[in-house]
Amino acid sequence: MSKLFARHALLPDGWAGDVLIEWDASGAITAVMPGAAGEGVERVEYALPGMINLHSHSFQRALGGRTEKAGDSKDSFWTWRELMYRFARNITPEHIEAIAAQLFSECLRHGYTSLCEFHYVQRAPDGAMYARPAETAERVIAAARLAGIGMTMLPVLYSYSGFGEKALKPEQQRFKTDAQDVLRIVDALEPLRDAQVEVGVAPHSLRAASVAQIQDVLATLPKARPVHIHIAEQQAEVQQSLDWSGRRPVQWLLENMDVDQRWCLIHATHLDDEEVGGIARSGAVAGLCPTTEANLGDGLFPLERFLTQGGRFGIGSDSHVSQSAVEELRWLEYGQRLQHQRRNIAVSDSERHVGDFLWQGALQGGALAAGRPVGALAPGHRADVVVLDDDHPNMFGLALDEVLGSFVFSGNDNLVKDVMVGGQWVVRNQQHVAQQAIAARFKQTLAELREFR
Ligand code: NGQ
Ligand code: ZN
Repeated sequence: MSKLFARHALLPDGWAGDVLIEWDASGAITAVMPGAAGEGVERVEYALPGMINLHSHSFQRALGGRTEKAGDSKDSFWTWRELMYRFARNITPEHIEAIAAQLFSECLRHGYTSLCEFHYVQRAPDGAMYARPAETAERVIAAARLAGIGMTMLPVLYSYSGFGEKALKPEQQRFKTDAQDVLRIVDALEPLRDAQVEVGVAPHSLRAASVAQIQDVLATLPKARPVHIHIAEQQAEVQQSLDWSGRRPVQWLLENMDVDQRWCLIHATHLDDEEVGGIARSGAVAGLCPTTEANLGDGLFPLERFLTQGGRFGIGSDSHVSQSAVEELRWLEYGQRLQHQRRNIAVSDSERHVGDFLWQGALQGGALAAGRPVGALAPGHRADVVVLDDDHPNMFGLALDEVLGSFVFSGNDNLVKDVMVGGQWVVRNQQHVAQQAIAARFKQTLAELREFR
């Protein structure tokens, strides 16, 4: 089994018919042949490249839905963060692995075949380093292998609680790393790198890491590895940046670092016109997480202005209030429609179909952010394939150029039927191959975590 025949496959330049896809033992695509016969090969109707989830804090999957009760004061991103810190206090490496496996199986069932883990719970509850410095990162990677999702592990640099090297708060001690710690963790992960796993780094934010520290890490990290950072998510963050340096966060980053296409700027919500153009010109990917940004009350990314200037984007599920690629893309577009009171905004001169533009755009940006050969059904790329449920009523009677519009914008059923990662089926008929064992361990973990509340 190293071939698949698709009546319709989404290739980098659009839909093609009767496509034979072949891959090798390592799970890399060796040939993509439109107009093939494909006798004796498994046949599917609609095949898409699997989506990249470019931003995840997987442990937060166990917190979703539990922060939706109003507190005494006006709730905000910052009051949510207190709850999240409290949740992170008691979680063990075993919990981290069990939660991640559940999350990854869900992400796969909803069309993600790769995920970038922005990983910062790296110390023990008492603030000590684990005996294995990459203990918790290794757990997340183990969960990725168990579930079968491709992974970019991003150990986080996290030293300060605010601009100007403010000391960490007690509740942030589990996250504490300096440049040396991060490089030590990256080193410890080196033997785990392979076709399914890449390792980059993530300075948490300009609140939590200084430019000098980031430069120290990047001086040692190989040039091709991805670098992710949270930036300009909240108005208060922009104001704190201005108070400290007289510069806005993105402005400061662009002035002080060589930001290029290896960089992924997560959220980048609050931008002035120059920052929008600056990110677009740098080639960096804007890592947008619309459901979490909505849940946390962040604001709306200026997508239309960014796209007009050739900006690259991808999607992530961040806090995992949603595990659906469709929901992220839908809300990415809907946020813009609500704001501008117009329709069909995420398009280009050459791609007028919103669903097609969003899926293809998020594949391209996501692949850069992942630093892995993913996001395209093309030789040399991973055989990561999503098969849509062509039997579903929503898929009935569609012209080919309506398929992705229907997939992204119509209804609430999950139209992802089968999912292959690196040439292996991991979801069949909407069921993840290890779903029951993974879910049982997740429920056990939730029961244990409940005791700490
Ligand atoms: C995080 N999450 O690290 O989990 C952050 C909140 C912070 C998002 N930014 C903490 N969505 O930014 O300080
Ligand atoms: Zn985040």
